Amino acid sequence: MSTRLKIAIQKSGRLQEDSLKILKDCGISIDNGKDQLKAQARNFPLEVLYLRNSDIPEYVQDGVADIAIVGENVVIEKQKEVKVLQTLGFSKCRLKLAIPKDEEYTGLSYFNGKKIATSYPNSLCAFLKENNLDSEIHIISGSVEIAPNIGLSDGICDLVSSGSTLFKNGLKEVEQILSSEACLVSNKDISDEKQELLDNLLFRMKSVLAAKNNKYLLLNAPNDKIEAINNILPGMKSPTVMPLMQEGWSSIHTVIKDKDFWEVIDQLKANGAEGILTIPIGKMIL
Ligand code: PRT
Repeated sequence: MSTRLKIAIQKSGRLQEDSLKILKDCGISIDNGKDQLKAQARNFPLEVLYLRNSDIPEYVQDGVADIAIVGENVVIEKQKEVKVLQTLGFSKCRLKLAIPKDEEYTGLSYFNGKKIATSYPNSLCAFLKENNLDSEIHIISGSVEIAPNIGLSDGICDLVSSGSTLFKNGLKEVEQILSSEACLVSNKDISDEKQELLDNLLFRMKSVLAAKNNKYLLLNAPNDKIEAINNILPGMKSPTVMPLMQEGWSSIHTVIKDKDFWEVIDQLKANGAEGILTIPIGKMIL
């Protein structure tokens, strides 16, 4: 039987949809029967295992899956031997310490002698140790944010994304322990044949991510401003410059990081740029 790479993704929850989407953007079609625990890709030697996010690091360490898409926070918390290959830009969150909003926060020493409820005991323990804090960790597996309200703890250590759960429960963020996003991880010992498949998949993922983070930029500029505009544009290489029908004007094309666009737009306009357009990029091969 020919070699197949086994990838674990979350069975259901916050990571699942975006995990399947990135595989799809990589051109991989999966026959996705509802409630299946396993599926095959039609056009890539890939088998998909649907598992719980919190179990994934262990399964990858043990070689049940070769690779996986999982939250970085879980990789850190579970302390298993896996390699983080690539962050994927979705399911972003922060692991935070929070306390009742009416409490006066006096700095890290506030937590000395306090009880903190969490589902992330290892990450919290490492943070407390690093900061020489003597707090009591109270491990609970869900609904951590209600712990202070029912007298179970003084504060909590939990994941935050929008912050609305903390707000609704009368809590405020006071310290950040780590930030996290979905990432691709692999087993530390992959066979050469599987490594070849993984390199192919990783190449596709990087192209998809690069395309998402960049835009194709077009603008028109007077010829005497081309040099100045070129100096403003943080493009891939040097931009393409093509003459316009209108005498003394050119069209400039380049690729720009999405996050940089709003920072340079005023400078472009100040240098005479007109008809500025950005276009999404399908795939970007680096
Ligand atoms: O059951 P399984 O083991 O598969 O998964 P899980 O219990 O880890 O489930 P899930 O689907 O809730 O979370 C999967 C992953 O999504 C997490 O491990 C994180 O990497 C990531 N993620 C991103 C989050 C959040 N954002 C998030 N906001 N995981 C949980 N939350 C919870 C948080 O615990 C709190 O209860 O959402 C609430 C706070 O959200 P805000 O928006 O109100 O701040």
